[in-house]
Amino acid sequence: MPTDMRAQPDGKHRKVGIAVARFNEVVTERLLQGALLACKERGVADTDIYVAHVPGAFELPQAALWLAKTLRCDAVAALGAVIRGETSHYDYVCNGATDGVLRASLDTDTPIAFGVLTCENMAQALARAGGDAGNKGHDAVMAALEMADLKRCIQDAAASAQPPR
Ligand code: INI
Repeated sequence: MPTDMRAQPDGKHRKVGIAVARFNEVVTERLLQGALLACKERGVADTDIYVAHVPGAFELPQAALWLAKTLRCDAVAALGAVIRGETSHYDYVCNGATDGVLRASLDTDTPIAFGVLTCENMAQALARAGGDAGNKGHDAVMAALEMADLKRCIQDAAASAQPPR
């Protein structure tokens, strides 16, 4: 019979790191509130939540890596808002944040969820930060907690696996 592993975003006894960018703060503050709400809903203790503030989305991977590696958080959410302007700076910041968060996650073997909005304008960003399109900060914490639980499921499965014949 297959071993079906369906993880839950359970926050009990989990240490959660949240890295949040100040750039476009009107948006990122709402993402942070969504992320904190998700922690509360899933049972993360207040004393197990660490919020690291960084200047912009480009700095998120570094802070997320420190939260995962130095502070040993079980689950990390990286929150930011990149809004397209007149220059190609948008693309560089988006690519740096995307590649960096993925790399930090793989290098630290820790789930680091990508809660960075990449939008054409402020209205789109606000819609995804607690408006009509939900709150991506909330979603990011849920994804990171689910992945932390999946890691535990896989570790448990490995521990109870039959030794090779
Ligand atoms: N940072 C953001 O988080 N969002 C943006 O939209 C943005 N734009 O458009 O420039 C932005 N730039 C700053 C960048 O993230 C770094 O903080 C900066 O380049 C210093 O490294």
